[in-house]
Amino acid sequence: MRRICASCLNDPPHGRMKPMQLTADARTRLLAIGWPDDAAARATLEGLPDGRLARVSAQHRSGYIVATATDHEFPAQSLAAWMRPRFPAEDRAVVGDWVLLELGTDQIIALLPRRTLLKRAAAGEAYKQQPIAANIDTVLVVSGLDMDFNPRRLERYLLLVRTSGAEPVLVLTKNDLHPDADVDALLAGIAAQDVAIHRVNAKDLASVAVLHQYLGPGRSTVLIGSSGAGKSTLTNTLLGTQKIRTAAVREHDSRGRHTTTHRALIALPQGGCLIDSPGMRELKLTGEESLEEGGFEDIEALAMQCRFSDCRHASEPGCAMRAALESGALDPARYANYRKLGVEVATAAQGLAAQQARRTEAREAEKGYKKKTKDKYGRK
Ligand SMILES: Nc1nc2c(ncn2[C@@H]2O[C@H](COP(=O)(O)OP(=O)(O)O)[C@@H](O)[C@H]2O)c(=O)[nH]1
Ligand SMILES: [Mg+2]
Ligand SMILES: [Zn+2]
Repeated sequence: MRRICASCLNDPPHGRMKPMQLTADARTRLLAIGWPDDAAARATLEGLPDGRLARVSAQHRSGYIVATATDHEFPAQSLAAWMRPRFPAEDRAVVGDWVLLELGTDQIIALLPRRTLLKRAAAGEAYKQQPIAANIDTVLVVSGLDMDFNPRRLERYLLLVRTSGAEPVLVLTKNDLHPDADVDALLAGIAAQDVAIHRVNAKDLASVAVLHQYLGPGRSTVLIGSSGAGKSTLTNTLLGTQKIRTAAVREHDSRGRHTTTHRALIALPQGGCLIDSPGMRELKLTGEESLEEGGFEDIEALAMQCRFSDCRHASEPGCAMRAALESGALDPARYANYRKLGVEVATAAQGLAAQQARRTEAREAEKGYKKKTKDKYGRK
């Protein structure tokens, strides 16, 4: 059996292999589960050997559930390398990833390059990244126009979503209950960062039709937001008469035990899919976020206007930040959140750097060990 290294896909040395072919039929079925089928996607296929394209819809300890069509999901075997304990979690397939299966078997032989990757840091002391979902085009950030409304939490979401490469769209639910909620001023800072904002009644078909522009064949969308915001309601309304499959599915793993698997790929009647991952509630920053690109461009631009390039915006003369705060041009709560998130990113970045140093050290140690054994027993 021929195995391909996942990392060689960017420069594939697959000289004599028969290239990947998609039949018109397969293309239609894959579009329905979010295959983008654009020039970039087609170029990726040209570098692949022949095989079956599938999308990861769930993962569990012993392998993956993949889909090749809306109504065709089955277990697939992990690449052997992914099972190694030290293999970085972010390099294994996650929900939303496209993988290549060996023809005639259900063995994964390659992970396709990702367009976007939504990830977070794991809760707890040791720094660890957790990929959440791959190849997401749009993230609908859902928030109710009720007591729960919190622009600071939305800013945190935007920072993570923008870093992932996906487009964030703000969906304000419960507009039917709170039609007079005046949030424009509270959201002005966010709206100025090119984030589309829609007010909807998540229970109403006509009201949520405004979101159809982000859905459709070849597109993948994720809903994030706190509990009670209206994610399930919105999903059900978008699905129309079809029922959401949120119930956990019990199945046997390789040891014969029952494991709980969450099916995350939900095909939409208008084509494309929603990806529903339980990992999107608590979003701890990874340290790779950029405040400048993550929805705080306005504040970063202000900092550039301070007289001193290393201005701490405390008592330095010629501080544009303080001037904007004093004139009311900059919302102090938004500024405070910017500072807070900045500290969080910096702290997480230290954890990330330490992890990378540990990995380099482990690799070097391994190399040293291999060299020693080679010297002792001679070259093969
Ligand atoms: N009237 C109204 N109720 C809503 C709306 N969105 C959500 N709800 C209600 O809010 C509650 C929580 O919604 P749910 O979809 O379960 O939130 P989730 O935790 O984000 O999945 C449910 O009782 C919904 O019926 C809306 O736009 N209008
Ligand atoms: Mg829900
Ligand atoms: Zn300043």
